[in-house]
Amino acid sequence: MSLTDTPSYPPLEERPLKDTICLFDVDGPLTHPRLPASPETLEILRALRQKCAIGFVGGSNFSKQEEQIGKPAGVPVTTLFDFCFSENGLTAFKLGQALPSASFIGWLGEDKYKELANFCLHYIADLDIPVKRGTFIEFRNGMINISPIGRNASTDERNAFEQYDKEAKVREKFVAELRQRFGHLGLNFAIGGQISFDVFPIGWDKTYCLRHLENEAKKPNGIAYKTIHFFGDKTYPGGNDYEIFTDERTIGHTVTDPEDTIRQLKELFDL
Ligand code: M1P
Repeated sequence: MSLTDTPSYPPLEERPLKDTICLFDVDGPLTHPRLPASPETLEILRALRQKCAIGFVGGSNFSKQEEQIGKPAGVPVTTLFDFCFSENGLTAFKLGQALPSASFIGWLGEDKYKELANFCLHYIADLDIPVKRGTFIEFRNGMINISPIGRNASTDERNAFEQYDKEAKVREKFVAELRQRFGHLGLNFAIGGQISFDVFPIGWDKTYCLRHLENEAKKPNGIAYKTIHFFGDKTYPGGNDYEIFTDERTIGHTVTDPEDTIRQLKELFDL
């Protein structure tokens, strides 16, 4: 089968493991950071989807997942997964249909947001780091993403910043300061990728997506997912996969990269 052929899948209720779902973080488990998914990854997802439900749960916004997974497959990303959870599930789709979403600005309010954004922009302006690019705050539906180097950094620049940050701990210090000043607002600060960190209300971490699955069970003839596997790379305390990885509703798997995910899926599901 070529990458652009559209395979067919049994309806969710007819899959052999119908009350099982596998959820994948995107950067790390399915793709190398910010890069496209490989044909091998797309192939294993297709094979797995014949057996059980599959979904992704990424911190990034939907357009990034479209670019990293949908584009290399040559089809919309919503056709490749049963459930798509962008921004931790604040933007969500089931079989291509949008599920209810929630808004960060609606939750926080303009005034508090302005205070937070102003503080961050001043803080970044005063940072003496080797390279600065553009888009220091990315405003998303369910969160904001803050990057000291800026989201316009190239792949080489982001790799260099990641290395630099391991020693300089720019993000760790920034987050510690934000926790002190803005922690009372009920905000969580999560370092998930290479150059940035996410800011969202406490509880709007990746466990947020589980409420969509719980809602499925309440629908007429809906499926109650009893076995929820989660595959993530930042599963340690402070990592943005930690909460869902340790949640009692999931079975957590730590993976190092897409090749490791493929290896573990083959073993677990006999693919
Ligand atoms: O999915 C992990 C993170 O990926 C990106 O992080 P960075 O650009 O720092 O590598 C961001 O989209 C971030 O929101 C997300 O949590």
